[in-house]
Amino acid sequence: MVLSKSLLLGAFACGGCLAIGSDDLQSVCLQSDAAQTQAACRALLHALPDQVFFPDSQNYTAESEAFWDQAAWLQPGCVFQPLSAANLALGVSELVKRNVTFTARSGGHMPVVGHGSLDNGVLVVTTNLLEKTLVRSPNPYGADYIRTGSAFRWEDVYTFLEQYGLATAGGRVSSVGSSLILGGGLSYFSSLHGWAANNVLNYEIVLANGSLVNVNAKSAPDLFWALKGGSSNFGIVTRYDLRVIPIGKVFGGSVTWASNETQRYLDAQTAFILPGGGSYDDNAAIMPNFGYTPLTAQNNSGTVFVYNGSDPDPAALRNLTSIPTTSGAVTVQNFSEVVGSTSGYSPRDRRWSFYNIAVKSAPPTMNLLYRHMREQADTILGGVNASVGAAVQPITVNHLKAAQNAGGDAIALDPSRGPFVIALYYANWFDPTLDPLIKQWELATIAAVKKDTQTRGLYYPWEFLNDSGQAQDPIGTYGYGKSLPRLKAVSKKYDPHGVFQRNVPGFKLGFELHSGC
Ligand SMILES: Cc1cc2nc3c(=O)[nH]c(=O)nc-3n(C[C@H](O)[C@H](O)[C@H](O)COP(=O)(O)OP(=O)(O)OC[C@H]3O[C@@H](n4cnc5c(N)ncnc54)[C@H](O)[C@@H]3O)c2cc1C
Ligand SMILES: *[C@@H]1O[C@H](CO)[C@@H](O)[C@H](O)[C@H]1NC(C)=O
Ligand SMILES: *[C@@H]1O[C@H](CO)[C@@H](O)[C@H](O)[C@H]1NC(C)=O
Ligand SMILES: *[C@@H]1O[C@H](CO)[C@@H](O)[C@H](O)[C@H]1NC(C)=O
Ligand SMILES: *[C@@H]1O[C@H](CO)[C@@H](O)[C@H](O)[C@H]1NC(C)=O
Ligand SMILES: *[C@@H]1O[C@H](CO)[C@@H](O)[C@H](O)[C@H]1NC(C)=O
Ligand SMILES: *[C@@H]1O[C@H](CO)[C@@H](O)[C@H](O)[C@H]1NC(C)=O
Ligand SMILES: *[C@@H]1O[C@H](CO)[C@@H](O)[C@H](O)[C@H]1NC(C)=O
Ligand SMILES: *[C@@H]1O[C@H](CO)[C@@H](O)[C@H](O)[C@H]1NC(C)=O
Ligand SMILES: *[C@@H]1O[C@H](CO)[C@@H](O)[C@H](O)[C@H]1NC(C)=O
Ligand SMILES: CC(=O)N[C@H]1CO[C@H](CO)[C@@H](O)[C@@H]1O
Repeated sequence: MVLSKSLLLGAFACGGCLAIGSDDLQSVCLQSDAAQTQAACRALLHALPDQVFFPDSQNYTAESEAFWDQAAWLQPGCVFQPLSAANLALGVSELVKRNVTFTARSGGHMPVVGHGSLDNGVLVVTTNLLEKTLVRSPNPYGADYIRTGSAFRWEDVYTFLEQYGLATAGGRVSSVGSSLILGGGLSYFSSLHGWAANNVLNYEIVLANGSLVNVNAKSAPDLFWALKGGSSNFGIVTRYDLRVIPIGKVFGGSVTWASNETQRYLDAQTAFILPGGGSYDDNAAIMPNFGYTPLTAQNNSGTVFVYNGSDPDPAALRNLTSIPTTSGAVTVQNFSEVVGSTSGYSPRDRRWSFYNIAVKSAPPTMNLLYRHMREQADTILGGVNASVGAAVQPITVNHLKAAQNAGGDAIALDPSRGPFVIALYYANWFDPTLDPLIKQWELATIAAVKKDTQTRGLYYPWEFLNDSGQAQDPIGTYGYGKSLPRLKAVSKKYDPHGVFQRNVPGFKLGFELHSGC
């Protein structure tokens, strides 16, 4: 069953949408009615005074520009900043009753324009949902956990938990927000604990009918499964209850390497992802990247390291830690300090783009990922003031086993297919007129890697939602295609009128819906 896809496409003309590769999904433009939105905003203001902001106010400007990617600064009709989860629920029922378009924003790091932000519709921000409570066992979930309102940034959670000697398997960059969990979420602890989503014990969420409910393995196992990867398709999460994990000191930090060492880095990561390499040690994690500046033909590379424990020279990381650095340091320190060292990873003064492709871990993997980035940049971006690169993120077999052991998720990857890497190709630039050229580079690079890896039998048929670009189809690749029908059935049950399919942008079930077009 194709959930009202043809209806949707009939309803929205996709005027300015770019044609994307043939096997990518339909990209649809979300049209909002400005007058209808204004009426809803006024009704909302009447019901919840001081929680609704219009374009002439400081709070409106601050909230509509609280996005990492400047291209995502759009013009919502108003900003709804509820003071509590109950108020958020009340507001959503008003928006649904009036059939307006809306979207939610938490950490604002979503780099697909018009998913976490929108023109003319209502921007719902979780800014005031700040609860943080540690709940010890015994409790109904049988484990210690943190209740945390969806406004959080990962650094806040780690700093809070550190006083108890605890952490959680969450984001790797300090300023990223809670919605990472809804796309799965890659953590420094994923080899032992799976996706961040595998550590959620309960979601407090506002559903399409405006009810505020707790979703867990007992209350609604189908929706609980769907939320583990299902993104913005089922409701607005107001609180996450996350399993916590003991942590002491870690060996870690962020470093950059000299450009004449880039090949040594590529070789060290090749060894790291192959059998017997450092990725087979569950305590070891890296968040590496290589980059390239087409204007000057200069390359660069660097990584963040985390090794759980106070070993000052873990063998699993030695091929990488022995590369001479040009900045940064790796030392035994608190986990929150390592995460704090990533603050430079997310400057908010430019435009950003993410696309990703997965490739099996094999001897040619790292070099081909680097080569295609560079070849396409030299061809398409010669003389252009932009930076491009890739974060090549190892996914281990033990990570996928941990995900299964924790009860599974909609992402549903099979450990027996072996380890792979997610190549997150990114670009950043300043000049908005370069947007189409950058997109051309992204799509050409992904296409070149896909063709090459398919020929070599190394293509891994899955896309990571959290690193996906517009018109990629992450949800369609879940369970290698098997999860989508089940997700559609869950949507039909909990959102029978398709509010989160029609009125809320994002990676939807069978298509992509964005504002700002
Ligand atoms: C610098 C950087 C580092 C990153 N590092 C990692 C990493 O280590 N691991 C990883 O897995 N990913 C990582 N990501 C990707 C990251 O997971 C996504 O960008 C994610 O969307 C960020 O969540 P957010 O709350 O900051 O985003 P937002 O932009 O607030 O939200 C993202 C999406 O979720 C929706 N949404 C927002 N709030 C809610 C809510 N309360 N309920 C339901 N839907 C909601 C939005 O509408 C939007 O579609 C990184 C991204 C960046 C830019
Ligand atoms: C505006 O936003 C700030 C910061 O989120 C908040 O403290 C303040 O209460 C908001 N103003 C109103 C009138 O709600
Ligand atoms: C509700 O809004 C959606 C999205 O704008 C639109 O497709 C749909 O036709 C509207 N439904 C009604 C009953 O007006
Ligand atoms: C490290 O964490 C401990 C608690 O585990 C805390 O007491 C200490 O202040 C932290 N140190 C730094 C530098 O953050
Ligand atoms: C770190 O290692 C300790 C000791 O082996 C273990 O108890 C703890 O669960 C690990 N923490 C994480 C976050 O994996
Ligand atoms: C890179 O350059 C530095 C300084 O010039 C030098 O010490 C180092 O050996 C070089 N590395 C390689 C791999 O050539
Ligand atoms: C990176 O650039 C240096 C020059 O600064 C060059 O010597 C080296 O070959 C380049 N490395 C790769 C992998 O392209
Ligand atoms: C280090 O590199 C060597 C040489 O490539 C490789 O044999 C070894 O497995 C690597 N070690 C780790 C822990 O990755
Ligand atoms: C690239 O653009 C940035 C921002 O406008 C500017 O600071 C920088 O000087 C530019 N670089 C070149 C080489 O023009
Ligand atoms: C809203 O939907 C949920 C899930 O389908 C259901 O349990 C609840 O009773 C509904 N609430 C109302 C007020 O209709
Ligand atoms: C960049 C990107 O695609 N981020 C995704 C990460 O997870 C959130 C929550 O599910 C998604 O909505 C984002 O699309």
